[in-house]
Amino acid sequence: MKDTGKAGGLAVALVDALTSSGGLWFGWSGKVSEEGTFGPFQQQKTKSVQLVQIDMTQADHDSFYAGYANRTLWPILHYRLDLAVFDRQFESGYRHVNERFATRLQPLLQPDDHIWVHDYHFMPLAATLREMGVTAPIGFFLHIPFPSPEILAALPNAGALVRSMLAYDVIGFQTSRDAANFRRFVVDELGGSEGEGGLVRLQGRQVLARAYPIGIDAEAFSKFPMTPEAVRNSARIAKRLAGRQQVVGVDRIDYTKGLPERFRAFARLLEDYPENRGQVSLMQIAPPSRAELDAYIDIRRELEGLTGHVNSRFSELDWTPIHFIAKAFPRKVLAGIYRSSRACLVTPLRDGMNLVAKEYIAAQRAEDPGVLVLSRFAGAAEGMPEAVIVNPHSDEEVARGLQRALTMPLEERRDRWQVMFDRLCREDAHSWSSSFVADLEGTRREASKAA
Ligand code: ADQ
Repeated sequence: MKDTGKAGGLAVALVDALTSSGGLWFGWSGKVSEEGTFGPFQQQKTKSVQLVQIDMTQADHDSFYAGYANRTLWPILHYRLDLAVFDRQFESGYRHVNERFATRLQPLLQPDDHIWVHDYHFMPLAATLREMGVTAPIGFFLHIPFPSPEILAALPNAGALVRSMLAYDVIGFQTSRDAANFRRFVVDELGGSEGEGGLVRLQGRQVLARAYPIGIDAEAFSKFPMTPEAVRNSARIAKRLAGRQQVVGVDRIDYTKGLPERFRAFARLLEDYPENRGQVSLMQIAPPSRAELDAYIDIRRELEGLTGHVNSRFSELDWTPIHFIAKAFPRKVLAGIYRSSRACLVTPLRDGMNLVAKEYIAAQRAEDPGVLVLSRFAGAAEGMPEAVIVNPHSDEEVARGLQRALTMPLEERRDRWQVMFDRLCREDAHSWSSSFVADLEGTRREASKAA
């Protein structure tokens, strides 16, 4: 995959997984056309991967993508009932697009394929494929959180949606909390039962629902800061900092990422620990996403307002506290920015995993690593307890955590970093995809034993 700057860790991880096994990638082209899902396939063939894409109509895009996926499921699954929109048209558009994708995919399948479906856009896809007679193992991975049943139950027809997911053989989650929430929903809301090792059963179906925390290619990422692009850009940053320290944040603009809360926490740091004034700045890199949704426009405006407010209050002739850059950077440049930063603030209010937390650690220098300040509500916190863990809703707690990061002795920084880096190398993108695929293949073996 070309490093366009937009390609996140996820796309890279999936392309790597598919390239090593060979296979077919089927998905939305990202384009809207009059024929939509009825139009021709757009195909590309690389060495081992066949890429097949289809368009959507404007109506599908509005109800399925901008509607049910982004305005209903995204907020609910991130525990934001207050932002969720319940609209019957969105729901029927979602079902329709899932059916259309299944209909176009089915003829492309080979008998010994196993199928891996990704993310909240396609929760009911397997149920439709099964109705069409597909018997191959089908797995699903949810990249975002799965909320507690008390939250999910507020979604109209949540029961039917979760029931449809039981057509998968393996369902993967980012954390054990998400997997447990799913199993609890099946037991408490649908009347199923739990077995050993993450199995859930309902009316003759048995599904493996467990955590497969997503990793990054930590070893490759750890080399990025030494590339010429990274070095060039790091030198620009060093010149601007002139010996002062920088804290970095890198997120898509999204209400789940806790950005206004983070800016307030940074202002709180300058308030409560004034020795940082003139010495420490925050660089927030945040490319806009889903800019057609009001909630996203509002948040960008709020961030611009907060930046102006904090900067006008604390700036000095040669120092500005918040540097807010609303654009994407190539991954290598990003790695250089991570390495130039003494601490990284990853403070989402909810996040499936958060790959920035992992990339920041991978990009550090072993002899003098920076410190990760990490929200307890990021999935990454489950596997990175050596970070400074904070509650992102409390500006005082985040400021305290950041102050601790900025004053942490070298030996402690090294110790914490080493444990996290070693774990990232062991539990990387490759081990994530291969453990999921191994479990999926295991279900085929189980099925043929039973037959
Ligand atoms: P995202 O919500 O997109 O992904 P995240 O895990 O942080 O969140 O991944 C973002 C990726 O985009 C990172 O690889 C990062 O480097 C890149 N990125 C962000 N800002 C960038 C910028 N300005 N320039 C260049 N690159 C930038 C969803 C879930 C997450 C889950 C992932 C993977 O919401 O919780 O971790 O999928 O499963």
